[in-house]
Order: sequence, then C-alpha cells, then structure tokens
Amino acid sequence: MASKTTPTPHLVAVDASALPQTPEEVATLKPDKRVAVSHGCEERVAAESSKEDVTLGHFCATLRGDPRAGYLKQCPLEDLGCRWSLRAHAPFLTSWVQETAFLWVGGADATTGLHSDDEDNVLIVTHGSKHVLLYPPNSRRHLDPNPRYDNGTECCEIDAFLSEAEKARQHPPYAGCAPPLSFVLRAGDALFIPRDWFHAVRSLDVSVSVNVFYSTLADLATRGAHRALTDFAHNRLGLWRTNCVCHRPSGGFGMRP
Ligand SMILES: O=C(O)CCC(=O)C(=O)O
Repeated sequence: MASKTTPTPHLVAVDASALPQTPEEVATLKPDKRVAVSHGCEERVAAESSKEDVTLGHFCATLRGDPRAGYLKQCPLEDLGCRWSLRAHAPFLTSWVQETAFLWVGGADATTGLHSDDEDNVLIVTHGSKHVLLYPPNSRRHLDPNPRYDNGTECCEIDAFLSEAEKARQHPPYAGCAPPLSFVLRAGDALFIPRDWFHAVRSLDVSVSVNVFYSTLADLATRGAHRALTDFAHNRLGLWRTNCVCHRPSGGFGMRP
C-alpha cells in the first residue's frame, strides 16, 4: 500500500516585493492606529507577559533604538489597509484557498513561544532575520502542551531555544525527543510550515514579516468550523478568559496605562 507522504517544512518561492519592507514603511500604513504590542512570551504559562497599547507610528519609530519596545504580533494586514494575496505571489499554490495574512514587527529577541497551528502557513520575512525551530506533530508528547487558549493553536511550556540538555532537565518528558529542524530566514525568504507542526520563532534583529494561513474548502468545513465556534465561545461568551494569549484575568485587554 502506498504510504501517504506528510508535508515537511521547506523554503518556498514567494514574490514579497509588494509587502511592507521596513518598520518605517509599516508606520506609514496607519500611523495613528492603536495596536497591542506584546512583551515576554505569551505562549508559556510560566513566563511573564503583558501587552501595551501604543500607536503603530510610535512603535515603529522607537523599535530600532529601544530593545524593550515589544513585539507587534499577528496584526491582520487588512486592518492596516493592506490587501495582498499569497496565491497571486506564490507559484506553488495552484488551487483555491481561503487565506488570512498577518503582520509581525519586532526587535532582536522578540519571541513567539512554541505552538502548533491548525492551518497550513507560509512565514515570509521582508526585513531583518528570524530563527525558526520546528518539531513534527508526533513530537507532541515531549513538548509539554499547556491549556493556554489561542484560537486554532496549541501552546507548549517548553522554551524551544534552550539547549537540548536544558530542555530535558526542565521538562523530563522532553528526553528522547529528536532535536528540532532549524531555519534562519533572511529578508526575501519564505518558509512553508505545515499544519500541526510545532514551531517557535525568534527575531535575530529588527524584523518585519508576514505570515499567511490558508485553508481549502474541506479544511474550512472541518477545522475552520471548529475555530469559528471556539472564537465565539471565547470572545462572545467569555470562556477561557483567565488563561489565554489575548486577555488578562481582569477581563481587560492587558493594556498598560
Ligand atoms: O514570526 C513569529 O514570531 C511567529 C510566526 C508564527 O508563529 C507563524 O507564522 O505561525
């Protein structure tokens, strides 16, 4: 019987020239728009994190000089008036997909903790560089998944950027886990991250990137429907509000004064 091949992360060709290329270019999109920038690592329950409410113009202007400026994470590109289609710029994507693009802007060390997403994804760096570590779905039992809510995502407690020995020391179930795949993405690079692969990302310097999640019609009917339901339960009914990446226990949005 022919075995079904499972996709693995790999670099793909994407023409990213029409995407914002620098923090300064990002700032011009909507300088007065208020955005929530993140501090710390929101994906790990044990790590400190907070959000700060600033204007996009202020954030982008301070980023190069202030290592504590924070990380603008997963900001919908459309909210900034920027419409861009992966399918129109990526020769490998030939069939219809529903896609959603998000912007990420941060300084050196801006980090997204280890997690998996339930959609296929392409991460495109347009400025600076990023280090990406990835584990296959069958590594899950080693990675200490936690109950933190993030729609369509499963977060983990492991700090993927520690040494292999330190990860096993801090989390005994990590012992026996194969080391992660490692990619350093530079401006112009795009990485395909298959659904359910665990990944952690760290900026190596000031970076701008865009990630695009995409789903076929069949994906939308299954995983998309589940995401819509859990999003409703979280944002409208208030479920899982004390342990999520987006709200603070007070019920507020975690904004600093
Ligand atoms: O670039 C990052 O910090 C995280 C990106 C990510 O998690 C993703 O593309 O799924």
